[in-house]
Amino acid sequence: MALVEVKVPDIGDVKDVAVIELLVKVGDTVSVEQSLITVESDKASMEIPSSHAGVVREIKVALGDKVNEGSLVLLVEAAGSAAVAVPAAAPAAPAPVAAAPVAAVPVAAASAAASSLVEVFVPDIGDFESVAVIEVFVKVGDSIKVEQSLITVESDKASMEIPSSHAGVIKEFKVKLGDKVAKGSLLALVEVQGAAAAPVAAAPVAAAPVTAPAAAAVVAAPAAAAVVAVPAHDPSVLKGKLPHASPSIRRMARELGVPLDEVKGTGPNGRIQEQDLQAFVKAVMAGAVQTAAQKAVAPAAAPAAAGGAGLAGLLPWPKVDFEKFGAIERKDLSRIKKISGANLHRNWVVIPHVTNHDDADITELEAFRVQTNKENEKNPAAVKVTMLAFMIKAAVAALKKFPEFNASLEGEGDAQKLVLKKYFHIGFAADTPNGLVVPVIKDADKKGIFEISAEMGELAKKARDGKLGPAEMSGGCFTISSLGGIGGRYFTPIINAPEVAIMGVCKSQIEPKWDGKAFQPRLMLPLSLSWDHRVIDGAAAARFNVYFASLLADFRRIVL
Ligand code: CAO
Repeated sequence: MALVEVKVPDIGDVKDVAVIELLVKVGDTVSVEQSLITVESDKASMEIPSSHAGVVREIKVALGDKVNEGSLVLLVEAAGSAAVAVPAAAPAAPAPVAAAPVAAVPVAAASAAASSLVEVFVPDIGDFESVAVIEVFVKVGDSIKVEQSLITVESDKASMEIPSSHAGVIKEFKVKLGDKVAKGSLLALVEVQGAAAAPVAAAPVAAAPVTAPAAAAVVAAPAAAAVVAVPAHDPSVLKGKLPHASPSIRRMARELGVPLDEVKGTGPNGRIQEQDLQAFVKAVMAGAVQTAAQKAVAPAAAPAAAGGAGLAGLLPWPKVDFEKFGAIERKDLSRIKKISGANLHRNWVVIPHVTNHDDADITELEAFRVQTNKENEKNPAAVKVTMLAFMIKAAVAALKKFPEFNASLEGEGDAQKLVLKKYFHIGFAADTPNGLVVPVIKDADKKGIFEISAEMGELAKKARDGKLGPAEMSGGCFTISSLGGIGGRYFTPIINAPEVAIMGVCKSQIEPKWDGKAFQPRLMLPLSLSWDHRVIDGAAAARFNVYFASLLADFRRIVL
């Protein structure tokens, strides 16, 4: 074990940026590229990743500190060789803060007095090739100033505002929410007066390192305000002011459908922090406040009463004096239960779920699994092969055959898109003393049954010990929830948004199956596939189940 210094990597020309969030604490186990802190300059915020895996022993920065490339962030106790070889620490994608000139091309020749149209482009934003437009601040007809922010773009790790190179009136706006832009993308045609039409230099932007995602995407995310018949916040509504928040907070707000511009920030300069998001969501859930979208839908709804009344016209939650009926005890919900409960609630209410039930004949597969484990019994280093590992491989094969199951919905209304994933990260629900969590086996398509079994064992242990990091619970494409070790026949698993399907599995049992001549005892595994009817049709779901079951019935099919 050795202590290793983790420093701020090359963050481009950005100098003296303030630390606005500490994402880890002493004692945490961090992995390479895990985000440690968020820093923020005038125009961009970025997450600083770790160069080493290990246990955080000392944090050398505090909120509000100013840091630069090379500033010591923390000391990590790295195990063995990890301490020696410093991995290429999350390479920064630097972009000059004050150097990148904004390209601006007059469309018509400028004269001293006449107005003319100029094109406003995305300036040099560093190494980013294609970043998504997540906010649009202006619209056709707006008068804008030089350096006024036009849009916000966001990558995995950084969000940045793109300023205008010209003052004038917007005549055409060429991008919309969700579009991907890069250096040189045309943003707007601006009518400028006289000399103002000449190309203007140096409207700076800042960019940031792009590495692994930071926020826990699934059950570790905070509560959502999910209310029947209330549409999610409409981000296409143009807003005048950019809410002050870091990329992870913005991402979290987007995932939860929280209108960030309605959240009051309590951080320095009104910055929105995680607790502000949570407080907002709690207030909405309790009926204490309504989002603008809710007000628009139900202006006549009765004002909220204490105890959660008034949400979209639902009856108030029953208030019962339980003591009247007998002895009781009140217990706090665990943090995980509060968080996952709110997520499950949102997913259940927002996603039109349908569940198909089927059975897989796993007689031969179970015999093979038992035989494999028996053969390895004497090898202390051998990993116990689990049925769930086979199911994870079968899920990968089924996702490959039915790509719309490996997808997520993005955006809203006409701008809504289906994001089809080319990677295969499979989550599995793990029951822990504190509640349900969903660790994710990354790139399950590239791993064998032994490797998956071993990784599942490690992740399940970490889950039970409360040591799972956010990165280990994010990025999932599809989830398997297995109650097979416990019992039951079928159930209705709730989809783990933004995924679009989840496979629930119960306890296998020997059942009599007719083979055409006689009943044979077969080991049957009950399957319950819940799917998002906005994305998947019943026929596709039935086919998915049939194919999934056929793979478990004869695992050789997986290599066909
Ligand atoms: N049918 C019959 N037996 C099964 C089975 C199935 N479908 N799945 C597992 N088993 C058996 C295992 O073979 C094991 O038996 P042996 O010890 O004799 O080999 C035993 O049940 C215990 O298995 P397990 O549950 O410890 O291991 P697993 O790999 O099946 O699952 C994990 C691991 C982490 C998924 C599990 O421990 C867990 O937490 N399950 C609960 C998930 C949950 O709460 N889901 C509901 C979420 S609500 O949507």
